[in-house]
Parts: sequence; structure tokens; C-alpha cells
Amino acid sequence: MMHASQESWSHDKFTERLRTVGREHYHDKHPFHALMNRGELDREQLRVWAANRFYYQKNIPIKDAILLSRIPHRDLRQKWIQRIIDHDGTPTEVGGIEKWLRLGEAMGLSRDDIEGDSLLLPGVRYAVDAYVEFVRTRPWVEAVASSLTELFAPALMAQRLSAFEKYYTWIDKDGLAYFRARLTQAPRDSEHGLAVVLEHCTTPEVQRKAVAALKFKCDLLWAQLDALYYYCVFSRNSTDA
Ligand code: AHQ
Repeated sequence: MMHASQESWSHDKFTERLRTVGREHYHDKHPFHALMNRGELDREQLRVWAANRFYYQKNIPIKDAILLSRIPHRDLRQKWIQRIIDHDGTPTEVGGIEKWLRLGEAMGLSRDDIEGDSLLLPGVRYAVDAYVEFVRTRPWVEAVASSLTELFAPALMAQRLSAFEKYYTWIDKDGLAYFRARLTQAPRDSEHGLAVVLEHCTTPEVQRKAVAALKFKCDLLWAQLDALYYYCVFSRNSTDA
């Protein structure tokens, strides 16, 4: 609903509105991440998390390819395509999806377990599918805005890496290569994404839709962890400490 009094936010004000969404809703604050970062997850719980997060990871290049096909600016596509390469890799370069499979193997999962979605929880599936559908159907700049959760990811990646290295020493350190790569890829991607959103969201209505897109994405990240928290904490007997 447009109010006549609404004016476009300055870049600083718009950026602050976006950052406030993360401060209030990003999934670094979810109880499941709190358990993980305190070293309180057992091996089975970590395996279920890794297998479910794989469904999110394998859909990232799919949503980025959909988004790429909807960006009307060649210079933006030239940058955005790097995200697909980062995850799918190349015939000579291991990408994020392969690194995540190796993380799962380092936790004792088989590639079939992971790629066959045998451990996939309904809530995770529907949250991830909602993300892909959002990118497929919303205006392309709102889809770019939804990726800005990565403004808040580097701190979480650093926290996660140190928790894994301190508490989950049974996981071979080489399995953590995915998180190390994100420490540089996430800031690069979110810096570009923010510049695109600031440049192309120029009316009060579109700016507010971009903030809503970021909140939507925070909610779908949160929903995945709700499903995992329920499964890991309430609905199974832990058999493998
Ligand atoms: O590993 C992650 C990743 O590759 C991406 C891409 C990006 C997007 O385009 O939406 N979001 C994202 C995220 C990744 N890891 C999550 C995590 O907690 O490990 C965080 C998530 C994000 O912040 O959106």
C-alpha cells in the first residue's frame, strides 16, 4: 500500500533498513545454530543437518541460473554467472556442491545418502522450494535482494569454522573447505548484490519490496532450522553420541 508521504530512502538509510532485517531475523540467532556453535550436536544430528543443508546448496545454482535468465543487464549477468561456477565448479575446478558432498563424507554420510535426499525433512524441502519459486516469479531485483542474507554470513561462517575445529574434531579438517571458501565468496557476492539493489531500487515501493524480500529469505532460512531443531531435539532417540 503506497502512502503519499513515502519518499525514497537514501542509500545509507536503505542499507540500514536491510541490515536491520539481518540483525533481527538472520538465522545465526536460531537455537539450532546456538547448539552447533556450543559443540552440543552429536554425530547423527550433524549428519542430518549436513544432508538437509545439501538440498539448499544444490538449489543455489539452480536459483542463480533462473535469476541469471531474468536479469536484463549484460554487465550484471557477467558478474552473477560467477555464483553458478562457484557452486557447480568446472571440469578442472571443484565447486561448492562437491565440497559439501566431501563435508558429508567426512561426517560419515555416503554420497548416495546426501544426493538421494533420503534424510530430507519436509520443512527443509518446502522452504528451499519456496526460495527457488520466489526467484522464478518475483521481479528480478527482489530476487537479488533476497540473496543479501549473505551480508550476515561471514561472521556465522567464522563462528561455525571455529566451532567445528574446536568441538567436532572427529570431522576431517579437509571437510571444512566449503566454509573456508565462503569466507571470501560471501562478502564478494553480498557487496555486489547490495550495490545492485541500491542502484536499481529507486522508488519507495520497490525499496520496501526489497526489504520484504530479505525478510522472506531470513524466514525460509529460519524455517529450515526449525525443521531440523524439531527433528534433532524432539522427535528421535539419539543413538550415536
Ligand atoms: O553457503 C551458502 C550459500 O552459497 C549461499 C548463497 C546465498 C544466496 O544466494 O541466497 N545464500 C547462501 C547461504 C549459504 N550458507 C548459509 C549458511 O548458514 O551456511 C547462509 C546462506 C545465506 O546467508 O543466505
